[in-house]
Amino acid sequence: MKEFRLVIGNKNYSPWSMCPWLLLKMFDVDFEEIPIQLYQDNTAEKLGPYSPSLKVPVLLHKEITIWDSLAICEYLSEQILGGSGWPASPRRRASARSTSAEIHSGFPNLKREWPMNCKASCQLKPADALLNEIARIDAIWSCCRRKFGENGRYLYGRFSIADCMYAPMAICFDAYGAELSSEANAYMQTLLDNPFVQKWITHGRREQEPLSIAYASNA
Ligand SMILES: N[C@@H](CCC(=O)N[C@@H](CS)C(=O)NCC(=O)O)C(=O)O
Repeated sequence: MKEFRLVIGNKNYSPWSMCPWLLLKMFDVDFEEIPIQLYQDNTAEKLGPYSPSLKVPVLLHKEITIWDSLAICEYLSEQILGGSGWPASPRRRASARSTSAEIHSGFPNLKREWPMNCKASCQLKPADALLNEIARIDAIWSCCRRKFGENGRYLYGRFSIADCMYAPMAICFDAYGAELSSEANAYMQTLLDNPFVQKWITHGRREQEPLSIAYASNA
């Protein structure tokens, strides 16, 4: 059994599973994936032994269980990455923690109306509330890139947990045709070009479970 085991949902429509998965991949940590098919009659039964919240993702490390995407990323950064999951400077780290927490806890319209679906490719005209949320993400991306991005192509220059938290949004924006500023669009493209993001999308597209928007909109 591997030291790190990550319980994840369907790659096609589990955005939060993607965040720690991407961190583990980017930092070359060996881990076992435990995939659980979400939104089935027996999903809760299958998640029960692993997940106190009956949600994914869950990280199993020795006898420790960590659930919730951002908590897992924090744990990995602290325990095995020597803190390097976050930018090094206090100012950047504070901003990266804030922007990560913001996407994690907010944006209800985006999560409900544009659920992640690696197979989707269409133009969905956003209502005003969703437009405001897209504009806020555009502002975060553009501002961080301008202020902090000089040492690389990611939100804070080099890759960090903040990029893990926004990678699923890049998939959603691409799938549903979000109109972004050129700076935000370039950052979205950086995320979409990441080889592990590509891998996740490819696996998601191969999954055969029928997509139910009613289910996916709870993700
Ligand atoms: N805030 C949690 C959200 C976890 C979450 O909602 N996961 C979804 C999949 S992305 C899930 O497990 N849904 C199953 C369900 O709601 O039954 C996190 O970031 O880990």
